[in-house]
Amino acid sequence: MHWPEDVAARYRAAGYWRGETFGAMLRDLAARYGPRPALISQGARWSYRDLDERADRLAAGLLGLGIGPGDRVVVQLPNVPEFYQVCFALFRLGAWPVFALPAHRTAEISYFCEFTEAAAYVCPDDDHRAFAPDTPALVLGALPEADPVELPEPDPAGVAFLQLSGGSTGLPKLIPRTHDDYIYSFRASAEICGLTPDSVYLCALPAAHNFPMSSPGVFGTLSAGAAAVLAPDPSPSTCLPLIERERVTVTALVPPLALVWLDAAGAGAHDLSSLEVLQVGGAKFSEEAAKRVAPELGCTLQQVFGMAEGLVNYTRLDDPEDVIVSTQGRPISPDDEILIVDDEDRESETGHLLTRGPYTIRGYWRAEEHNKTAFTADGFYRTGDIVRRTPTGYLVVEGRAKDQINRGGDKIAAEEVENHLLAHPAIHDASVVAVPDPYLGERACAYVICRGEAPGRGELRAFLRDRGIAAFKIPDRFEFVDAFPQTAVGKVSKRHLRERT
Ligand code: OOB
Repeated sequence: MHWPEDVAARYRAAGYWRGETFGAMLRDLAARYGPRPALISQGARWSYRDLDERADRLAAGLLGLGIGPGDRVVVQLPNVPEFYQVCFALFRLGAWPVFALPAHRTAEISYFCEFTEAAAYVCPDDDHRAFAPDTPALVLGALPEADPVELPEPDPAGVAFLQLSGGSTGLPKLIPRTHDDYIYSFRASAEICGLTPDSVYLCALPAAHNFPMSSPGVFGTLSAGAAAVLAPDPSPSTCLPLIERERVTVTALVPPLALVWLDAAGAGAHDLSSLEVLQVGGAKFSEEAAKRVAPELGCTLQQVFGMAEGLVNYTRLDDPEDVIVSTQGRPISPDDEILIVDDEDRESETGHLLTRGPYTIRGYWRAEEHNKTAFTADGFYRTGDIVRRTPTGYLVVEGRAKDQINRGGDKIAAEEVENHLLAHPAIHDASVVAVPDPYLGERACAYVICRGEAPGRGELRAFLRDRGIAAFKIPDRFEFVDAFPQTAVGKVSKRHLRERT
């Protein structure tokens, strides 16, 4: 699962991996920036010292419940300061947060709890308990705290947490990130994004997603001694007043939100003059929309092409305008290795993106079979993205080879939804594909072959909702067909299905 020892030694010698844990990092930040604001939300302002002390108290409380090194704890919280308190408390214990998204429901949460054999489930309210009835729930507002205790320092080369993969298979894969590799990725990101202790980062996207967590996200913001403002939702009506009030300097959005913000900012009702950088990523940002950002928002656009498995690319703040609007950036690290190959793994101008480096995983957690195809024999991760590289080393995302729908940054594994549809007694076969959408980039369309009479579309939606899957995974469209187009070898041709729409 981890990097070979000689490679790890190279990453340490290069100074990427510093042997520092999250817990030690926060202790050091509290010593340096103690009274300065770390986390700002609607109702609260936590200084670095507050966060450090609260993490200690919660760690002690969790220890009292028997949670310790290597235990998994599923964490599903909204954008509140307690999210980071829980993270740092678990990091200090050496227990592993498993990051669920607020949109997840019974199907996802119960799977994470069972698959990881979770010791606890941290959730926002009592209603959520039902998502994982067999796992002890810890509810926001009643988190256990106790007087701080001395704790042994976890191994910085060991796993710090499990992040979720966007996925293309039946069940989501879990991504083991270490203290060493993750801290490197967000420290380097903070530098690329020009963060200083005077920066103010607005976390508008769900805090548990890799983008607002570490690119540079809230962790990168904290590592720079800056302040992070937590928005309860990413709408312009919530966020634009926050930008004005807190003098936000940088924030991160997915493309559909960037479009809504552009339109809302045009009304001119809010003073956005503090905003220096708008990051856009998670899905392809069209060049036409990209060109609007600087003139209409008065800030620099930064395109971000990243993945929870590791590799993150950024356009640089001082790149020429044409590079910023027409590429998805270049890797963080000089030691990020990039290969672009055709279907036979031969180097190619445009093709499959493979990558290896100091913060890209070498394998998913407990997924030995899947790892054989998701990684090459020499440890490159097959991203499933189709890219081209410009002569100056910038990547342009041209498409996708993985069986996934990218619904405005929300990732849907086609097979996962197909399996739920196949559980319906009237459905003989199902195939879920992406269809283009001017606002979300893509939406999901389910092609369905029925046994006898077709159920209503509303019934199918209700059926999937009752199966307990996140709402964003429920197909936007259902098409009933008699047969699926086939490839030469007799598999369903999703390319032909996509072309039908
Ligand atoms: C981010 O992470 P994930 O794990 O939710 O999704 C990764 C996938 C990539 O493999 C690619 O297919 C797509 O999302 N993607 C983009 C993109 N950024 C991500 N496709 C086109 N253009 C872009 N700019 O989405 C993520 C993680 C860290 C930082 C930013 C995004």
